[in-house]
Amino acid sequence: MTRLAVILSCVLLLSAAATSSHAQLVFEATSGECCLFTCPRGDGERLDASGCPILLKVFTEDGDPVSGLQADQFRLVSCSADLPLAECANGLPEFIETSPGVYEFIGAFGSGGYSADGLMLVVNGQRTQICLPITVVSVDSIASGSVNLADVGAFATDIGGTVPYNPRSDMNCDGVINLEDLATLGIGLPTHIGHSCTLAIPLPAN
Ligand SMILES: [Ca+2]
Repeated sequence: MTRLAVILSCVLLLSAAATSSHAQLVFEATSGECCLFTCPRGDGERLDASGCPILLKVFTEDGDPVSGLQADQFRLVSCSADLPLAECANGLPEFIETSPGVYEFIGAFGSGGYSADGLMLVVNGQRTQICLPITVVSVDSIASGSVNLADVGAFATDIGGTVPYNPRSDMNCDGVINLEDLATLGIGLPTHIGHSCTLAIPLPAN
């Protein structure tokens, strides 16, 4: 290798290291605790109305606020990759930047399935690693991205008492599946039946 090639290689390596280092963001995130009823169309319960708006602060490693982030730079995913939360491609809750680098998510979350282990924001593909105490349960209980009669069938199975407790049908997140959940589903179904979304491509594993 010539001396010039060696110098160029070193410059490229240093540049890559600097880019990688600067791409890392620092986060603070909080929310209230809630049981959020969602629909793939994104017309389920709102975070603010449910008492669990999410407050997110984004900083550089130097502590400078990162402002101007757009919706396509955020994702909201389950804290546990194993749970069947069906994240919709355009399902991010509405948010506002209340001051530089401070984002408040207040709208409804477009999703199917459930997440009993909380939700986590992802910024520019980087998981915040902060698990928010928001339990998700959807009228699309089988996480297909569409609300249809298959969801009714799943609920009928789960409330039948012959299968183990399944959080997908626990519409009020109280740990049991009973007539209260049937009432919630009964109110929600006529509104949401036929609603659907395009599912997001799952995030790569950590
Ligand atoms: Ca229940």
